[in-house]
Amino acid sequence: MQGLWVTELQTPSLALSCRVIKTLHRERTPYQELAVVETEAFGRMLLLDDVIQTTVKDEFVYHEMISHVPLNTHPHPRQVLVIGGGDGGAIREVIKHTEVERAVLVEIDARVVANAREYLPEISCGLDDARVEIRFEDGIEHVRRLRDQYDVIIVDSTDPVGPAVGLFSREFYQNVYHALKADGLFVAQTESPFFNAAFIRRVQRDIASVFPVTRLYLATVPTYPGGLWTFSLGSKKYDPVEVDPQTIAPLPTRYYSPEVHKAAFALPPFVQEILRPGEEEELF
Ligand code: AG3
Repeated sequence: MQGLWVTELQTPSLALSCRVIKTLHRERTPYQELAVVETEAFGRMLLLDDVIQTTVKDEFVYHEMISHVPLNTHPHPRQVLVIGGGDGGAIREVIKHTEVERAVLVEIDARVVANAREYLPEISCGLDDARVEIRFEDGIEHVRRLRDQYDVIIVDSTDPVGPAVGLFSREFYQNVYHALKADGLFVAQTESPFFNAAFIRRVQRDIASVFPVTRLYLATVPTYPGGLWTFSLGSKKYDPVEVDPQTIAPLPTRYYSPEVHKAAFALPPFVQEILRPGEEEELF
C-alpha cells in the first residue's frame, strides 16, 4: 500500500487500516500513547495505544447512542456523570438535554481532554458549558465514594484491557448502583457481539446480578471492530424498552431518533444467544 496508513489490530487476526493525510500529534501521556491523525476516510481520528477511539466522521453514532438512550429513559435526568470520554463527545450530547443541571466528566488522563480541545473542536465543544465540571481522576476510585448522587452514569471507556478492566467488574457495577439515586440508571459501551461475545455475556450477567433492569442495545460504528457495537444498560427502575417514543422530545441528532431508540433493542438471534444464560466458553 502506498503512502502512510494507520492500522488498528482489532483482533490478533484482523486489522483496520486508514490512509493518513497527516499526523497531527503524538505523545506519550502518563497513561498511554496518544495520537491524532487526519485520515482520508474518517477525517480526524483519536487513537490511544493504537486503538481507534473516535473519528470526526462516525463519532456521532456512538456519542448519541451512549447518551440519548439513557437520558431519554430517565424522566428527569438532572445530575449526570460521564466516566472516561475525555474527548467530550458524550458530554456534548448530554448537555443537549435542557433538564441536565450538572454534567460531571471524570477522565483519568488530562492529556486526552487537552488534545481533544486542540485537535477535535467539533467533538470537545461542549466541555466549556457552564453545567460541565471536569475532574481528572480514576473513575473506579471516584464512584467508590459516592452515594445517591446521580440520575444517569455513562461509562465511555476504552476496551477492557489494562486500566479499563476495573470498569467492567461486578464490584464497579455495585459502586455505580450506590452512586445512583433510587431511580437512577447507567450505560456502558460493551464491545463487539462478533468478537467479544463471551465478554458481553459475563458483563450482562454481572449487571443483572446488581440491577433489577438489564438491557443490551446496538448501534453501527464503522471504525470499531466488526462495525456492530453493543451498549449495556443497568437500571434501578426505568426500562428503556418501555419508553413511549411519542414522549421523546426532539433533539438535533444524526443517528438517534425515537424510532432508533426502539429499534436499537431489537436483537438479532445471534445476539440474543449471547444473552442466554450459559457458560462463557460456549460462545465463539
Ligand atoms: N470509547 C472506545 C470504544 C472502544 C473502541 N474499541 C476499538 N476501537 N477497538 C470511545 C471513546 C469515544 N468517546
